[in-house]
Amino acid sequence: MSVRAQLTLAILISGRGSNMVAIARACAAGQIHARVGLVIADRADAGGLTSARELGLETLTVAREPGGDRAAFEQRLAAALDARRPDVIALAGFMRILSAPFVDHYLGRMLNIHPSILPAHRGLHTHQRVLEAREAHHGASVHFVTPELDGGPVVLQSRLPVQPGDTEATLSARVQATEFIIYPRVLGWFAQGRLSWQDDSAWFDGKPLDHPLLEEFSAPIN
Ligand code: NHR
Ligand code: GAR
Repeated sequence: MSVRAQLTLAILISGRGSNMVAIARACAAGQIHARVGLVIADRADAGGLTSARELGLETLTVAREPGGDRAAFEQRLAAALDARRPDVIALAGFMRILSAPFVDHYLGRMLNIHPSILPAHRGLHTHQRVLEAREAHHGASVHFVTPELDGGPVVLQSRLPVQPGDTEATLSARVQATEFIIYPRVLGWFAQGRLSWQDDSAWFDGKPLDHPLLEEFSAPIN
């Protein structure tokens, strides 16, 4: 058995940070062979900062001042990240669009969880859009971050039925419960070396990943 060094993971959040907590717990449980080196929020009032501190994680706020420019914000963000030398960066409910130079600096080692079955419903308000379109299924996707918003190679997605009577609140809660399963799983693969980035694409188990992996959640899980 080959022995791999434990990776350092940085997590970027903007809100509640429930995905960050799921990832940190998976690290603590040994399901992801990584340690959370830093949790960064782009706003001081992100609830996830409190949860991260309660878990004993190092936290930092890199705020973007109203009217402040994106480039200066990203320079501060990159300086904070690079000081910890993270092997992998997880966007977890991070709500700021990142410019191409920033993304390219971390290409192949930055992942995001997006609440839709990509390529459907890139961008915001996905739960509302799925309900309005009366779609039968919804889910979440873990993808590598590229300059194209929500457009990078998808590694793993969850898929679950929309239930009659679902509201944005009930649907998003069920989708999020699947996020807490699929995001740690993908980070675990990355830390094991099963998932990697080569020649501008995602590789899984030694082969280019030419279509996303799919996990069906047919029965209600909460
Ligand atoms: N950046 C790049 N270059 N590529 C991706 O794939 C990214 C990204 C930054 C964030 C997360 C994403 C999501 O999962 C993400 C993926 C924010 C917005 C947005 O419109 C869209 C998508 C995502 C995150 N943000 C507004 C903005 O102007 C502000 C919204 C707000 O602050 O309330 O940054 O869906
Ligand atoms: C998650 O459901 C994530 O998929 C979504 O926001 C939630 C964050 O929750 N991400 C986006 O909408 C990105 N635009 P959390 O802060 O509790 O992890």
